[in-house]
Amino acid sequence: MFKKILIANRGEIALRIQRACREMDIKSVVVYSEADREAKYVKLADEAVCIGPAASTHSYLNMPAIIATAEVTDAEAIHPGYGFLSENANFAERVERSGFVFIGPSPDNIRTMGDKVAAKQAMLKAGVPCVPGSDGALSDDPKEIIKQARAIGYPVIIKAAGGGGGRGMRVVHTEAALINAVQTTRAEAGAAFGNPAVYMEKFLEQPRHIEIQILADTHKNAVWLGERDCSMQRRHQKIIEEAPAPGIPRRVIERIGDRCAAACKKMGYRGAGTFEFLFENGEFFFIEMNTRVQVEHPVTEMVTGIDIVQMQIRVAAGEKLPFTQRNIQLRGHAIECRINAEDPYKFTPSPGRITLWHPPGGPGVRVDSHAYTNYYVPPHYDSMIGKVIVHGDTRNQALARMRTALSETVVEGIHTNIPLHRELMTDAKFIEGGTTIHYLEDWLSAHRR
Ligand code: MV4
Repeated sequence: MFKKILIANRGEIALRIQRACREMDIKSVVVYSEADREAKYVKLADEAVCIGPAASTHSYLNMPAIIATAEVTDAEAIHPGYGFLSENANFAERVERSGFVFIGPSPDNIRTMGDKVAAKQAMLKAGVPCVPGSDGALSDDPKEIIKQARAIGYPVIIKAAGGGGGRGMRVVHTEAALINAVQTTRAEAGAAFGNPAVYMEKFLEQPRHIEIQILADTHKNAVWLGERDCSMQRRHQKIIEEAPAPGIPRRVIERIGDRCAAACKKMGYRGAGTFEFLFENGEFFFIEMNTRVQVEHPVTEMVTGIDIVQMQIRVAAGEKLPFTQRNIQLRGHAIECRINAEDPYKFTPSPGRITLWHPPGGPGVRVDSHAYTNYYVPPHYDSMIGKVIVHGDTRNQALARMRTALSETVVEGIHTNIPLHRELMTDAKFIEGGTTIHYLEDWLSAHRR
């Protein structure tokens, strides 16, 4: 096992990775920006190195500074967390070429999944069901594009191969609008991602966003750890996630989970990964794969009892997964609420000093946060300051625990989205379960104040 790991991230996930290291008796080095100097996890780290100013382009995205820090501190491996460099194949490559272990999949696998056309083709080959669409990237021939759209049937969606996470997409309802939409998306994609390739899919109108967590080692073992329902989102920012997904039969999940694990084996995938699906009318359709640990990984940890971050580290060190698919049991129900420093209804960021931080507790309650009383939320990064995660025997118990947890939580000095979470936890449709990706935005327009 590694003796020392460098954590190339900040905030709650830096603390989460540090906790895994401490439990495994691994020393941690954190890199931090000038804006994160006073963060508690920086003080708690075995070593901490300031690598640049607040702007992430000069700090958390500064590859030479991060790799140089690994060199001078004698770290053996680098954990990229989520966001920042976590899905940057060039970074993974540079880490490996510099003689360090990248805690994640191979640069090749990251690169394939970063190209959404290549990712879909890999999944189709591996037997993972995808959204019906164009066979690969669209050609330049308008006649050909029109033919493809007719075959798929309107509405269709044009997506950038280099996009993902909701960037670079356009819905097309009529043939009259098609060619213009393709041209515009192409131009935007070229400018934004340096790759003008676009592809076409049937546009699913009322899907849920369901994802499958997988873990794979370098000894040809791959398992799936159940699903998460991440449909409660606004502008591609998830705010509530839960496991399992309400109302989906276990046999349907098992079939798709087995396909995901098989695809990982076929790719020679290593580490943690997430297969993102749209779920509509009882069917799963693959859209993207994420090659990093995700914000919402705790709900899976709560229902499986498996420490996903520890597993990432263990398989990166070459260890075998300590369980097989048969050993994995899903128990109870978990819900996560992301706590953001923002206005709960206008969503404007609300950085500043937290004058009182009182997290919830009690049975089945977990809080992943780097915040504390007197912590200053810097304005330079994502507004998420922590996550409240609850576990219960049933979804109803988890809901009750989340209501209780949120009623105890006190954050003063900044605005947070806790009031929104409190309302959603008593919303009849959410309590019923199975709301689509559009639910929150529709709810917000109906509840405008
Ligand atoms: C779609 C779709 C409907 N049909 N693809 C948005 C994020 C990116 N990962 C894929 N996205 C979508 N792809 C087809 N064929 C609707 C979305 C979508 C969405 C997906 C997941 C979670 C939230 C979403 C919000 C708006 C649109």
